[in-house]
Amino acid sequence: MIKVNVTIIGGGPSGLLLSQILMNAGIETVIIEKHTKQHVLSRIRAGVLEQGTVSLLDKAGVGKRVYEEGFRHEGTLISSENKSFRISFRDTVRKNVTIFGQTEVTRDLYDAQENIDAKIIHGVSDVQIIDPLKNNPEVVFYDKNGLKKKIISDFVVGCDGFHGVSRQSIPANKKKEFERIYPFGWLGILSETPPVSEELIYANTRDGFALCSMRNESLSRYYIQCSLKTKAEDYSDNYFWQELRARLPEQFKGSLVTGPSIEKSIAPLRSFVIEPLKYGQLFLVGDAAHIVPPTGAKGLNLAFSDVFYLSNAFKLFYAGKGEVELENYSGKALSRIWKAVRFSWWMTTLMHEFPSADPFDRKIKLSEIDYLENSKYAQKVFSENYVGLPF
Ligand code: RFL
Ligand code: PHB
Repeated sequence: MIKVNVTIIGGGPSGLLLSQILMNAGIETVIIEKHTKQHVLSRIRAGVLEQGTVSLLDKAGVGKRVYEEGFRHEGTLISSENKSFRISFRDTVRKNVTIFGQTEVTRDLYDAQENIDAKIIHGVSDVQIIDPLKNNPEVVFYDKNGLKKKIISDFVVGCDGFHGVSRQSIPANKKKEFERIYPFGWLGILSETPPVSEELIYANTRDGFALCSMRNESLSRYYIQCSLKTKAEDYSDNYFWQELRARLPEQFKGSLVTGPSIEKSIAPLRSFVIEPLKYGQLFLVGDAAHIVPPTGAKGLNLAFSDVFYLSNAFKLFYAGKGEVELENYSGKALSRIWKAVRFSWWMTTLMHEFPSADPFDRKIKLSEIDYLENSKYAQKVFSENYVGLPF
């Protein structure tokens, strides 16, 4: 049997950062993770970090590489019908974002956790949270050798992503779920080629959305809107490059460097929120509690803002300041979450082609992008949301 202050289910970015911040404050944690570290590190996901995320990592002692190796972007390109314009984050809201892959953030978090001898148990299965309403709830699971284990703690935090067990441990009549499924996915590739543009390009054409992103000077990350009825294997690299080129702004088509994909996958697009984020001694954080479509680059950033609110509440609790902030966690986090859900939904709707769209919808879309190009107010609203609302 293990006894700690806080049990964290899930060793993805949210679980690792929460554990790091709590341990830095002298609060004991244990993380139980379903997969191996290699598996967690092999997931290619987010690439854009908000300024608030970067400073949170820095305060947790894991900001060095983000500062040294991340690319500061002061704007982004938006393209419609192969013509692009730039929105400057610096001119509109005096902020920037940092391009630094989720894989690298996770690697730094693992290193930091290992340096302070964090307890991280990999390869767990059949995780169960026994009665979260009880003080000192138990978490039982099987370890990688098939042995049954038990953890007793003051609190349990579900950082186990969208398919985890934590959310399922809240009875149906104690939670409300809100969901929107989009009728398309993203086909993404990683290729060892120089990025086509110094800044990200979000593009819309009649044939659908495309995104040009990057990990470094010689590693590009590209996405195109695709049908959900297909699999990544259905698409050849040639087809991908051809479709991507067709959706790019005119001036970038000639400079696109193509090459073999080193990763290719399809991600479905979904908006999802559960309310509330607390049930007894159980708290939900990150993708376990909410999903946004990746168009606004918000998922990881939102997960980290949850960690910010919850870690502050735990610090106050363990400093003897009571449970008020723990009670407030759900409300505070949800208020910021819904704003990011709204922005991600808006940007997804604006930049993708919906199978049900008619010529009226198309005209509205084009006119909205035109408005975004020509209104300094619209650009300010875009930037304020894209760089991340304050915590
Ligand atoms: P994760 O990363 O899913 O980690 C959850 C961890 O829990 C483990 N787990 C369990 N452990 C124990 N017991 C169980 N029963 C368990 N069930 C699951 C899992 O193995 C895993 O290790 O959730 P977390 O930590 O909340 O992090 C969330 C982020 O990963 C996610 O929001 C982002 O990747 C979303 N996202 C983006 N976010 C951004 O902020 N900026 C971006 O540019 C961005 N781009 C993206 C994205 C997500 C994408 N996909 C694949 C949906 C681009 C894409 C294509
Ligand atoms: C990425 O680099 O993977 C990325 C960038 C911006 C997004 C989504 C994903 O909006």
